[in-house]
Amino acid sequence: MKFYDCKTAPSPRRVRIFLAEKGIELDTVQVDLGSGEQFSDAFRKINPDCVVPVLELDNGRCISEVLAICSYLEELHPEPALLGQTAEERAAVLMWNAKVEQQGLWAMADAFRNSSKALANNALPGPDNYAQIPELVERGRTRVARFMRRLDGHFADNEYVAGGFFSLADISTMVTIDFAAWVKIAVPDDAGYLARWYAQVSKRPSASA
Ligand SMILES: N[C@@H](CCC(=O)N[C@@H](CS)C(=O)NCC(=O)O)C(=O)O
Repeated sequence: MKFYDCKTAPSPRRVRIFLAEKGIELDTVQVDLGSGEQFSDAFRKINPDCVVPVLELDNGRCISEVLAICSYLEELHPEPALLGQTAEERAAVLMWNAKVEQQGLWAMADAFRNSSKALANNALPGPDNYAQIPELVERGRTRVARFMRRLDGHFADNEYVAGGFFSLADISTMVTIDFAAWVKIAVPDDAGYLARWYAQVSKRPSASA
């Protein structure tokens, strides 16, 4: 298997942390998103959607999308379970992972991609050009701040995102919080439950992946 990664991008980092938690090492190819390598003819053959991460299987089939890649890896390497162990746990992980993507990560991406000069004509990832919409910057920032507030309330009663166990939903949330810090949206000072959870997950060795 071969893993197409970009060291500086949040989506492939979710897979890197997942791999580190499971102790899986893969041949890794860095795709330089900064120079536009994702749009090259060679990479379009790997993923016509021009985004990372991608997992290339030994038979040549290419799997993109974080959740699809992680599900595949979980089937091959069930321990430690990162997508839940029972039907109820799996449902909780998938539910929270979707909420984190929709309310956190994509709101964050709106704020970042509609303000970055380097992405002026590339406000959405993918092969097609989209102009930036400046109004989405503030809306994205507001949504991320509100999402952090909701998470703070959630962690008053839950040790981890999906309940009492560490999962992909924690990985997705931690990557969102780190991405937010990078664009200067900090965890609010009085969000003590969120800060407790963040300190706990970010000291896991996988967090440096
Ligand atoms: N829904 C995709 C999102 C992948 C994605 O947006 N990847 C970004 C990096 S975080 C990318 O490759 N962007 C290329 C670009 O900006 O042109 C997933 O879950 O894998």
